Amino acid sequence: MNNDKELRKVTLCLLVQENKILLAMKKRGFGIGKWNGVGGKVKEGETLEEAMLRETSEEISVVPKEYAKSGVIKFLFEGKPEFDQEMHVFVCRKWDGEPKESEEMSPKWFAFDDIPFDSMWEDDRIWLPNVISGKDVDAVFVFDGSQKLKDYHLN
Ligand code: 6OG
Repeated sequence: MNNDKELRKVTLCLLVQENKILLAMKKRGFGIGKWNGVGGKVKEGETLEEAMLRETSEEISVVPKEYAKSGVIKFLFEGKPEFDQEMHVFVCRKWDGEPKESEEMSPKWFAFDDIPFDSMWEDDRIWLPNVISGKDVDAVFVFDGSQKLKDYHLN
């Protein structure tokens, strides 16, 4: 597993309240048709935190107020190095505003025991339960050319 390459940075914000998590249906682009947290690419000159705040307000009209970094996940795509990315995960427990649909994402609350893993990226069922229960994640996931999970390593 080539783990040393400098990867494009992206963020993911997970809103969590009591025993529920907010996921959003990706309506276009990479990961279309999947439920996921909210996030996207870190722009030139932006910190990870600034990118997470911007993406969350652009995509679901929510401004995170209390949040913590919950780890980092590298995604490598065989034969598609342009998809490779390093995702910085934040869990947010307090925010301003009500989650609202945008052109990119449609948000919905799910109970922790009703997370739609079959309609999510395959890596999520491996790391998301840990993050929800307060543990940090540090992992590498390798996908094949058809975006099927092929290999992974939890550090
Ligand atoms: P844009 O390219 O639309 O941002 N992302 C992933 N999230 C999960 N849970 N699993 C994956 O497995 C992912 N690959 C990418 C990072 C894409 C958003 O999707 C996340 C970003 O939040 C492969 O700007």
